[in-house]
Amino acid sequence: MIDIKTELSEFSKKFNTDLATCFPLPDGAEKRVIEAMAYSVMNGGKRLRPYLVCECAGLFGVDYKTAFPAAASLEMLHSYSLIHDDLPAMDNDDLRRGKPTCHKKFDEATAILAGDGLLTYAFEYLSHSLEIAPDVRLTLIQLLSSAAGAFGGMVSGQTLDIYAVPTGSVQADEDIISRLEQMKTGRLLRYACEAGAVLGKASVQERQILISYARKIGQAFQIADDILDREGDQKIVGKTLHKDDSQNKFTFVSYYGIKPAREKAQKLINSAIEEISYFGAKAANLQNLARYIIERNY
Ligand code: GRG
Repeated sequence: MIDIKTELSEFSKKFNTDLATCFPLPDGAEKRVIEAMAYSVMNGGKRLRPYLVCECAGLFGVDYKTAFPAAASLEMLHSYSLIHDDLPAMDNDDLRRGKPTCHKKFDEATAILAGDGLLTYAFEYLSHSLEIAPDVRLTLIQLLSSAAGAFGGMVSGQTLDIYAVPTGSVQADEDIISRLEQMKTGRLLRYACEAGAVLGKASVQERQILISYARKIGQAFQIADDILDREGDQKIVGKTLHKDDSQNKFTFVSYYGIKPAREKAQKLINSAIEEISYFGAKAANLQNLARYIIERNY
């Protein structure tokens, strides 16, 4: 049995080679923004979201080549969100994936433009992907824009992340944390799995199972991320740590403490693994990925 780290690293090699071809450099001064986009996309992410797209699509027999445009456009959009999140006006970070953030490597204006460029290119690239039938492409574009946007999507989650403050009511605070996580981190992970279902023309029940699996691993992923912020090794994690405490961030970990957070993440992962077993042996990688999400050290 291939372990999930090897599996992910093999997937990443192939995916990175294909992704790099999406960024041809034009002549002229405008090539600076493409260089910044390529720098940020190609700088060593784990590629969890594209892997999820391809693995979920694979449950229904869809091959890598057909799933690639959905996977690549999602990674472009994810990279935009990281560039903008790192900007001084947001999280103000100098380090991402162990390397200088986009605005440190280039400058702030270029980083804003590179984020804008990746966000728009994600949709341009997906909309031109002839491997995918037009009706399926339109559904993917609708789902991706909704997952990324301001109406219950990632932009809303980021807004809560920056502006939400404790209310004093446990119930209301739990609700804020859960909505924040679902929108900021959860919606793109959910899209990754749902895109696989859409590409594979899954039944309503199959699609619901993948959405529920994604919701659970998404929440556990965010908890693991918050634990890493508190307990991780900065050299391995590759970004500045202890920011949640220094910026009084509203997270499950800061609210309840490490132990209950770890227990909650474990429960979510157990449940996700159980749920995805509906697909039998074909779901083994997705089960291993769920385990990896809370065991990872970066
Ligand atoms: C700027 C609209 C806007 C949104 C930013 C993604 C995000 C929202 C903020 C990043 C901060 C953060 C810690 C988010 C939660 C978890 C997360 C998305 C981590 C990064 O994803 P990984 O670990 O990153 O998959 P790699 O580098 O492996 O791709």
